[in-house]
Amino acid sequence: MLSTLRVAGRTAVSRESAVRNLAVGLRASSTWANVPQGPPDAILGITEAFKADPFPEKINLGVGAYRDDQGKPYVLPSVRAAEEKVVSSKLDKEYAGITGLPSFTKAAAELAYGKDSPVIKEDRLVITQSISGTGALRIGGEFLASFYPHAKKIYLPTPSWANHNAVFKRSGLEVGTYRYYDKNTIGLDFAGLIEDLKNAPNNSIILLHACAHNPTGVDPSQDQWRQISDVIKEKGHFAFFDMAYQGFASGDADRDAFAPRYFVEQGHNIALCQSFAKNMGLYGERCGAFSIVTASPEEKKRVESQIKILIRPLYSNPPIHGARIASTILNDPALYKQWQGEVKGMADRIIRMRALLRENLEALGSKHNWSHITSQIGMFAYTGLKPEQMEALSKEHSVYATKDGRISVAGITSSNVKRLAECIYKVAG
Ligand code: CBA
Repeated sequence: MLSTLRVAGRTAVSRESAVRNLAVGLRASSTWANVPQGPPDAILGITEAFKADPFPEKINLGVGAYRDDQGKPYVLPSVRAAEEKVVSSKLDKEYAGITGLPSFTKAAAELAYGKDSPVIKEDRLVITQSISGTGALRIGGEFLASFYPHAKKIYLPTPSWANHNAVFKRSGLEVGTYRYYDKNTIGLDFAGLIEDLKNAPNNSIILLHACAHNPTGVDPSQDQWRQISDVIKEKGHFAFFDMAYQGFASGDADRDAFAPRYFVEQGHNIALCQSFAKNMGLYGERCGAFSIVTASPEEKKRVESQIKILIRPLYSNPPIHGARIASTILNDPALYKQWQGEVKGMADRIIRMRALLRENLEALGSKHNWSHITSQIGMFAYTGLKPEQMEALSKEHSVYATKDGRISVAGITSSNVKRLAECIYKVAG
């Protein structure tokens, strides 16, 4: 009896393991058997870790997404009003053209370059709607990889937004770097930057953050921008601007566009990427623009034709809803004024949170100098905290941010700033 059971048991076990072996065998021979597990995204992966943490007082300072003082996502009242206008107009849902909504791209160009910009008046600007700032960078990267006659390499500041490298590599460009941030002074390494721009081969492509440099929050002064423009001109380099934060640096969209406008004034035929994710809070609407200044209306036509040919097989044409909202705001004087006030409100809250964080750290008796927290601008503070301290912040205190020590100040509120300062004090002293 016992032996029959044992035999039956063995039969069951061996059948089970045969099935398991078959499954393993099938898996091993599956088409995707050799796809390796990739790492989580350096920035967006943090949101996933934050969401999985059950601790009620957890803080997310990872992704650069604005929060109100209650820590809640903020839909700008001007955006709500514009959206109501769009919805009540009962527009159709037809495809936009390949380069998007003309009312949007015209207004986006004016916002970036200024209403009276000669490049708009002289019909020399190619502009296309894009899948937010990332999509704009990708269009620009691919266009340069195909048509820039002098080089196939783009130089990024060290450090730069974590995704720049991947975007440009996938576009078919090689990626190089130039010095930007000096960790000893916690400021701009201006001498290093100028030296590297001078040493790069003539006619190199140089990526510049137009304002609110991500991740450092350190921008060149206007005078330094003038010197950068001179060197870029001397060397025949090509200036490729990423302007993901127009309005967020100073609260004033015109002021924040100083660098690209100055370069254009100086005769640089720049490329420029715009995002309406941050300054209009249209994150998930994926609304942006890519533009490039050409030498003449005739050249504009040729460049535009190639931009269309490039976009068509990528995503055919862009989404319309976010662009309709942005266009309504930018083209309605009352809503535009309201929006300007709201951008300033967001920038001011960030500036207040910087001051509060610094005050709290100083009140705790921290031995570090935290003055950079208030001198840096934009959404991020580059704290100088080391990767192991950032790890301790997330593992021991449920405070989430990128390993490089960047914190999104937009995630700080009057209610969590004290606890945040205490946690930083515990890990850094
Ligand atoms: N350029 C820079 C310099 C950026 O910081 C970002 C956003 C983008 C792209 C382009 P979008 O495609 O959404 O318009 O922005 N960077 C982030 O705020 C975040 O949105 C950040 O946390 O660094 C991201 O996607 O990583």
